[in-house]
Amino acid sequence: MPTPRPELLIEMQRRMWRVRAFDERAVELRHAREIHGPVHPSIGQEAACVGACMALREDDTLTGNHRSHGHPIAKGSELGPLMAELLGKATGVCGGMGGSMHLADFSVGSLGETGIVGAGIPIAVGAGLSARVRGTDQICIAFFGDGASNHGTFHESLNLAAIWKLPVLFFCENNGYAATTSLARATSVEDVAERAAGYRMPGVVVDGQDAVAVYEVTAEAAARARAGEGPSLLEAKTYRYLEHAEGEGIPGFYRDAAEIERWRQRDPLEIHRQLLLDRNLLDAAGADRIEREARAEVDAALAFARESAEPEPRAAFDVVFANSGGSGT
Ligand SMILES: Cc1ncc(C[n+]2csc(CCOP(=O)(O)OP(=O)(O)O)c2C)c(N)n1
Ligand SMILES: [Mg+2]
Repeated sequence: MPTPRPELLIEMQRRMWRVRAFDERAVELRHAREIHGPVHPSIGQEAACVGACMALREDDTLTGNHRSHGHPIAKGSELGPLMAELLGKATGVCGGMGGSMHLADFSVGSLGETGIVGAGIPIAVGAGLSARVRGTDQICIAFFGDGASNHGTFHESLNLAAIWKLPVLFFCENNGYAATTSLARATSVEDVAERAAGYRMPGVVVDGQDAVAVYEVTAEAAARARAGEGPSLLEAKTYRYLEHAEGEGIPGFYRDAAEIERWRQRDPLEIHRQLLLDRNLLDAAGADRIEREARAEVDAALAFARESAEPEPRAAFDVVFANSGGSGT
């Protein structure tokens, strides 16, 4: 199994802290109504997105879902343009026209996220086909939730990628719930990865709180896809610590406090911090510094976003009509 090098292990912690600090701030901004539209935080799920994205090559691509600030951050996005996008500013990655649920950052291969559950999965199959047609050995990873694995797009995508042996990784961030509906109530299998058997591809369950474990299974599946051996379905068992969407008044009746506490005991940032200390890659002061630096980066990103201008209203026409020439006609 490909094991990450020491400097990569440290970088993992840095990126996990960026994801957490970014989302903590996004939640505050949503509660303060400085962000317009729902915010779905990945707090608790950082090891899944960071472990997976860091096992990819820079020119590999990804698609996301509604809970996807973490994916471009994990792939190396600059935080300023991402935060500006959340605030609807012209300097945002999509010119302020996408917002929290529709980020795309082509500079790191993030092809886009979407508020339509399951809709990013076939786009990844298209990206895999594109890589094949263009003769590159890039791969595309599709991030989606357990709930999305009950949508038709998931099944159609796995089938097509399997028969054409496309270089696609299907990565399920299984946090046990689709909004307020538990996996047990809505899903025919215990492990989403079981569904891989129906499409004759490997199905792998991994501890989604362990960034190194996620990195290893992703790197193995990526090597397989790159070698032309086809797609894999990876399932990271994880948990979101906050609400499905913060600041929307969703009642928390569907999860009990003991369950949340159990998962909080397996905080991915604590697990990885311990690993860095145990291997003498960092001391406690060094580990604390990573957190402080990530928070400072997020502060700087927010200052950039706040100082940025709103998009011109007429700019909307540029992305709605082909050949509009920006005139809106
Ligand atoms: C096609 C479609 N159906 C329903 C919804 C409403 N919806 C938004 S998020 C969500 C739950 C998704 O759960 P999951 O895929 O497990 O992702 P998670 O939110 O847990 O990360 C639902 C049902 C939607 N946005 N799109
Ligand atoms: Mg879910």
